[in-house]
Amino acid sequence: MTDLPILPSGFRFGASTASYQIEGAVDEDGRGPTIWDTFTHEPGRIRGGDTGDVAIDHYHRWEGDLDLLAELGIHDYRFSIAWSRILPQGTGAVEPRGLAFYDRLVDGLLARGIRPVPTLYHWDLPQALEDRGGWLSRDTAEALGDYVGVVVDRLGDRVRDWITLNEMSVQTLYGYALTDHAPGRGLGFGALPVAHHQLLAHGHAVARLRAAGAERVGVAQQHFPVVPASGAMEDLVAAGTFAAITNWLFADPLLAGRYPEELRPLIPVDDAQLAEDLALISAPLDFYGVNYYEPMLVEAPREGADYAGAAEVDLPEGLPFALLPYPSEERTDFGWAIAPDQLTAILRELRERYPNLPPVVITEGGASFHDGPGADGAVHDARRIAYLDAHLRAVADAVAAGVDVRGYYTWSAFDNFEWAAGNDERFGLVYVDYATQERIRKDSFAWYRDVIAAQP
Ligand code: IFM
Repeated sequence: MTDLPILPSGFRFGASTASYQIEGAVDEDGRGPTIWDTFTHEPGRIRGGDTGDVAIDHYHRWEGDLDLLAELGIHDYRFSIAWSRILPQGTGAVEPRGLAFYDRLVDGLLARGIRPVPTLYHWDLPQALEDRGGWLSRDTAEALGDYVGVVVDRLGDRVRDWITLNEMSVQTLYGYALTDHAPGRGLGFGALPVAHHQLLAHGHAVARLRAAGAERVGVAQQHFPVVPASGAMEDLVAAGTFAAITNWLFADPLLAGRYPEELRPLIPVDDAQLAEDLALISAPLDFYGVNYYEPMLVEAPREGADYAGAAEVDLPEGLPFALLPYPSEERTDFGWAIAPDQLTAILRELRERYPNLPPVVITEGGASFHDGPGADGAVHDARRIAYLDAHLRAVADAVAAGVDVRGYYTWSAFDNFEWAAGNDERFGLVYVDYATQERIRKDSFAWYRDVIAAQP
């Protein structure tokens, strides 16, 4: 066998997906509309006009998809549950056909020897709740708690591992502060209540899961390591502010029971309420999920500089920080910097910042490369293999440096609908032909299977 990355014994290998990105069947079995259904149907929002209406049709093809996962040999499968399949209006009447779908999925995974790790909320907010204020309303946090209660009542006898919310930072910033993701509000700093309400929703979810006897409860957070463009004081300050907004605004309340001081004034509750909320938000977790893709290079905005197109997110003018392209030798086909050393760096930073950091699971890691079937019909995605190899070794480096990392879930099991970028960005180990829904195992599929099989 060639030289494959080896992780400590008991390390869990997995793969991740999310409901709106794979399921399709948006009008079936009583599913209610979500903010992503609305957003994708607004002209100009999504590259190429793609939607998740059909996606990879997993709702109908789930059995074959689970067979592929079994062949891959993963220990854990992280998928997400669509709130509006369970409660089409976000609150109120429960849709039994929605619950039955996830029931079958969980049983199908267990029958194949794969541990189900559902995420309870991966961005697909029921539109009915958005119409009542969405994440700007505190009621949405409580509604999420009630929805989680319904799900855990039904699946809690078989599901042991739960993830509350996925990447609160991305939905807050891209969906409410900017306009790149649903619901596309563009509120700038006015989006800060969204952060608090999502954190509160997480707190309610943890309480419900604990009350139902859940064994392992965690959260999945995107972490961008933030690198200052120079050692000059103004760049250090700019990088610190950017890191506070993207990383610490979420991780500090979860892991240290406080907000970064400079952002506290933007959180819409008085001190007494805040203390109560933070106690709920910072309830101990069994694992902390880190989604890692790339670092961000940040500087203090220079007079007259034009930052448009410099990084993949264009920020509005007037902010106290600017994004630059991170200087990596290689980039993914999505244009993202490839920097595995920064995965080690952010893991070490988390351990240093939070004395109570629970064991970490890398709940997402992967890359979009556009490789498709060649003349031989196969998909030779050598760059994805190199990417995953380097990032698994970066995790091993973090473990050697004393960070307790227990698992790595690749994003993604299958090519899928990549939000604002539509269907062109392909993150899967399995290629999906969107016209025919044919699945083709990429070379990285066999490689990942071999890596899992080679572990002690
Ligand atoms: O596709 C997304 C996923 O839904 C959340 N994390 C990042 C992935 C790649 O952009």
